[in-house]
Amino acid sequence: MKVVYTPAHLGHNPLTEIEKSTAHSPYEHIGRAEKIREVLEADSSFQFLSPSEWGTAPIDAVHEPGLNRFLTTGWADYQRDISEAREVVPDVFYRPAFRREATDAREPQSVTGKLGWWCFETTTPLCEGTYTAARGAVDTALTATKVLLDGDRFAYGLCRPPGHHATTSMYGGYCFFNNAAIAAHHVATTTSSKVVVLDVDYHHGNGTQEIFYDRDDVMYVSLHGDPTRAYPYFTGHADETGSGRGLGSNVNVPLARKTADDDYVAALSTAAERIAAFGADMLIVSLGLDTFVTDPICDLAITTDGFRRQGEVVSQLGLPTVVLQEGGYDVAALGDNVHSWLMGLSS
Ligand code: SP5
Ligand code: ZN
Repeated sequence: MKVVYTPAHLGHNPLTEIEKSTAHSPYEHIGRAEKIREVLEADSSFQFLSPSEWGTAPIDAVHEPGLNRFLTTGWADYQRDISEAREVVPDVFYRPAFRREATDAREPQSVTGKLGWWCFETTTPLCEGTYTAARGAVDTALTATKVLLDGDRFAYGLCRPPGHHATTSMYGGYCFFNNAAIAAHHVATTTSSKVVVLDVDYHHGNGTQEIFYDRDDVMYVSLHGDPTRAYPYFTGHADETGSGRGLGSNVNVPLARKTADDDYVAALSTAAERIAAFGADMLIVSLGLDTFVTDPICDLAITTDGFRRQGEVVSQLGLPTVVLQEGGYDVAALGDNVHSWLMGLSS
């Protein structure tokens, strides 16, 4: 199986994450991707390749173009206009309830205002190399997807930073651009085919859901911690089923605390029936390993062998499948867990 990786991710290296009313070292750090790279490199059945450069057009086709524009210069603008902060987070957030006016709200001119306009929470700082890293993750996703369009059945994109929390017009949740959504949109529009994004990250992929909510060419299927207790709290309920033409092509499966392998595999098998019925030409997996039993920020109970079983269930769909890295924060086990999932897929 081909693996797409770029060291560009090393530029996104924040020292702090503001979460639970404290500043602590980030859960989402460079060691995650490096651990995965080390474990996959040690297995000669994986061939590494570097991403090619895709430019900004595939990003602007999914995200409001102002998001890319802001992220391109946001960190440097802050250095110039506000302070020489190593990493930059908002201190005010735009919320629609600010306004009752009939005219559209507009992007503020000040950097502080822009931060609160484009970002939705405090755990996703901008560093000097964040933009280059985020572009590298998009290129990684698109290059891995191209491996499938060129005829391979499987590919893995070692995306970092992850993507599934980024919506059309907001970044957050450790995500800047929605790598999986950009890849799905690219395939659906350039090959006029049907694509499913299957999201097995612990957290609901609010961004991917939002981007495809009213579309019938891309189905979104997610298994995740129930938003009644789990981040991102505002999305991920089972009654969010899509709108307009997209009605029925959004599938949320909220899971109880401590859900373990057997129950997870049963839920995934049921979700797989929905995917099979959709009639997709390609499957994109948003792979999070933060459902792991000892993940430091989540509460499910999946084992390393459980990840292999997940890959097996997905493999049985018989679809060309590109797997894109999302979350997973037990770094000691992260490489083995990715490896196990990909072994289940390709065995
Ligand atoms: C890509 C991805 O996995 N993003 C996840 C972002 C989650 N950030 C906030 C997590 C809040 C966790 N609450 C911790 C509870 C610990 N018992
Ligand atoms: Zn996650």
